[in-house]
Order: sequence, then C-alpha cells, then structure tokens
Amino acid sequence: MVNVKRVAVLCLAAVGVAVSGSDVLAGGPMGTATIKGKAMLSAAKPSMRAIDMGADKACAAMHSKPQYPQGKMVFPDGSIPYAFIYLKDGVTGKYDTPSTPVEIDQQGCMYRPHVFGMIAGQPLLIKNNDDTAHNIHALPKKNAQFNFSQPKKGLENKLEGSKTFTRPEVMVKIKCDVHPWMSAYAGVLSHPFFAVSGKGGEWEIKNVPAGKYTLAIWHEEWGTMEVPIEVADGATVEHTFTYSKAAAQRDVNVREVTVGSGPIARASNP
Ligand SMILES: [Cu+2]
Repeated sequence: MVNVKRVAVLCLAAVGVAVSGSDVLAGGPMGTATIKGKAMLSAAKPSMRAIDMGADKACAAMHSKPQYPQGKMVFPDGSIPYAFIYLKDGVTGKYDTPSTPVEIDQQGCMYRPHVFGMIAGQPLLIKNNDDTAHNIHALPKKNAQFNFSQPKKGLENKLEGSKTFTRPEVMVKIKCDVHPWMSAYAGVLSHPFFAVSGKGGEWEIKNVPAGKYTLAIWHEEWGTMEVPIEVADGATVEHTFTYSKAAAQRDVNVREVTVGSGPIARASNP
C-alpha cells in the first residue's frame, strides 16, 4: 500500500529532509535492514555565484535574497545535499508501480524538489506555482522526451501511462527552456530503495531485504561512485561516500572503505 501522506513528504522534500523511497513506496518484498550514511566532499568547494534571474523580472521579484545553484551547495562541514543514493544491482523483488504521483513544483523559478526518485511508470505531477511562464523539458536517454509549457500560475499537468518515465534511468534531467538556471533530476528505478541526501549530507534507505547489493551514488556536480554492500535482516550498515577531486571528474567506479555497524552487517571491498 502506498502511504499518501508520506509520498507528499517525499515530493516536498527540500534541503534538510533526507528522503527514503523505501519509507514511502511499498508494494513488493520489503525487508528489515537499513543502509544509511552521508555524502561528503573532500575536494575544494565550487565557487558559488548567485543566480542571475534578471532575464525574467517576475522571477527576480519573487526573491528578497540571492538564490544559488542547488547542485553546488556544500555545507560548512563538507557535507552535500541533493545526492541520489540507490541500490544499483542486487534487488530481485518485483515492485508495484505506485498510482500516487511524484510532484514537481515550480516555485520562485526553481524546481522543488531539485532531485527526486521515483518508480518507473509512476505518474508525475508537474505544477506551476509562479506568476510567470515555464517550459518543462525532459531530456531522458532511455525514456520518451516531453516538452510543454505552463504559461500561468496554477496550471498543472499529470503525466501518466506512456507519458511518464516508464523505464529505469539514473538520472533524467528536466530543464526549463525559458529560465536556463532551472534544472531538476529524476532517478527512475524499478524498486523503492533510494534516498536523496539532505542537511548534513545524510541519507537513509530503509526496509531493505537481506542480501548483497551494489550501492551507488550520483551527484550532478561530483559524479558517481559505487560500493558492494551486504546486509542481514535487522542490520544497519553505514557508508560515507566521499567525493575527492579525482572522483569528481566524471563517472568513476570508486570502491571505498565502509563501516558496518549492524550485528552481522558488513560491507566489503571485493
Ligand atoms: Cu522556467
């Protein structure tokens, strides 16, 4: 059963709320293990320049403070939000497609949430909360593109069936052709074992069935990493993904040290 209230939490998640897909999207074999950790950056922080919204005065007027690119955010302790963490390999169960949509809102000429996960085939509800025109343009590689405008506040489009993302794809970029600073990323999976890092870079994937997996991370600025991981029933395994400069160049396959904290939980390098 999909818990509607918790799905709303998933959709509205901003920085500060670590989001776990397996906490909200059931409908298949669920277990009792937890995989959690942090997303960190040990390399130099990227330079942060406020977004220039001057091209659309309506957008600029919506903010009293400077807005910064979400993908470049780094907290003072080096932790990073908006990383997508998921089980890349090893999930064997079949999971239902939730009928409750994932929501993306256009608010203050930014997408909220900026990064989110969903199950392939799950409806996508796209809303315009702004007094200006937006264009929603998805740029998938394995799924069908969509590209339409929402010229007024209050408009919404529900994409479902063949109109939503029907195939697993990590990640799908969504952008606005009117406001070049606007982007969002969807991690489309066949299962609910994903999370998005929040404040403190923290993330948590709950209800994982016992087994061996490949745990992977994606971040728009810093690239991808993965690590083999094994969990037992009831165990909690912790893993910190740390992006160094070398790992940040492009897609890489970095196997990192993992700390196991469950009774017989462990994660090992092969
Ligand atoms: Cu826009």
